[in-house]
Amino acid sequence: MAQGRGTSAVILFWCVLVVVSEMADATSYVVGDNNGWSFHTNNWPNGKKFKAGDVLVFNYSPSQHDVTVVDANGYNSCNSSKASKSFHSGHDQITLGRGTTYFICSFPGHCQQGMKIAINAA
Ligand SMILES: *[C@@H]1O[C@H](CO)[C@@H](O)[C@H](O)[C@H]1NC(C)=O
Ligand SMILES: [Cu+2]
Repeated sequence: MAQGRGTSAVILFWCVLVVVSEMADATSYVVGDNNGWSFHTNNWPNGKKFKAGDVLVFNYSPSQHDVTVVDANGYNSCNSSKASKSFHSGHDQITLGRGTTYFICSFPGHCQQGMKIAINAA
């Protein structure tokens, strides 16, 4: 009986440890670094290695910009009409799923001025 409880405690300990270490493993990125989410951010992802679970933080003024999730076509043509999600808080924290996620600003002309990023998460 006492032995059973001990085993449960050990299993629980390992579960907690696994969850905590997975959380610690996720990286948080401020998009555009000190410039925030703004024009000409399209090259910001270059050289970074993202993974599923990482968090992107978009800082911007909600009266001037937004964060809109689109597909590859929407990204390439800067067309937000088929957006799957849109964020407006000015401080959006978005957890990446596996694969490529395309973010653009849907304000007229902003995406064309490089307010767009394609993030590939392993
Ligand atoms: C954006 O995409 C939609 C649907 O895919 C299309 O109807 C619309 O004409 C496009 N807008 C522009 C400006 O290309
Ligand atoms: Cu914008």
